[in-house]
Amino acid sequence: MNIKSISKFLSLILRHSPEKIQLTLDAHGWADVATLLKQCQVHGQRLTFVELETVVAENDKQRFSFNEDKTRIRANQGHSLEVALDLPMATPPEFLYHGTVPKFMQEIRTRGLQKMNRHHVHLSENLDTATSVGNRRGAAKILTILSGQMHRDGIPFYLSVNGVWLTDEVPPEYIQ
Ligand code: HQG
Repeated sequence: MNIKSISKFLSLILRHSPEKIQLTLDAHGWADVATLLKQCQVHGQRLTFVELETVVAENDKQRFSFNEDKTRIRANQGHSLEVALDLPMATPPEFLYHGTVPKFMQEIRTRGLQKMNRHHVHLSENLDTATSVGNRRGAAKILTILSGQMHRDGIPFYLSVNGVWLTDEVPPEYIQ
């Protein structure tokens, strides 16, 4: 398997469907590395510890982390499963960006940005990242989020270890 396909497979297992390989995550989203490797093998996805280390180190978005002694692994964000990531609250920059596509705009104008299937709404610090997030679904439409004002109004923000800004929702009045 190459790095990208391992990363896609791990995203599926560690964010959404660990049961696909009969794996369980703890309440904080951690999987036991030895069990993960074994269950991958059982289910025909041969994966070595060295490959896992390479993916954690070189993944383009730093999607995964090990614990200190590399006996456990979890996804840094993006879950649909209910896990407690215990992310620190953080003060966002004055503006953040969200890349979406035109067909969602009418609903976003009415309901604001909602977390949909994930735990949080995902926001980016730079336009390039927001553009590539939006381009996954078509021609990106970039929204500027008044994150500084949201924060001053008491809405909490969290920063994932891979630099994604997360919040529960963005009401329409904070979308420019
Ligand atoms: C849209 C990937 C209608 C929202 C990316 C988005 C990112 C609404 C979609 C990360 C809406 C949800 C997250 C509303 C939001 N009505 N549509 N009220 N509110 N939407 O995938 O932000 O590769 O859950 O605009 O790169 O696209 O997985 O969120 O289009 O970092 O690591 O509903 O996922 O990272 O889609 O992407 P998603 P996202 P990974």
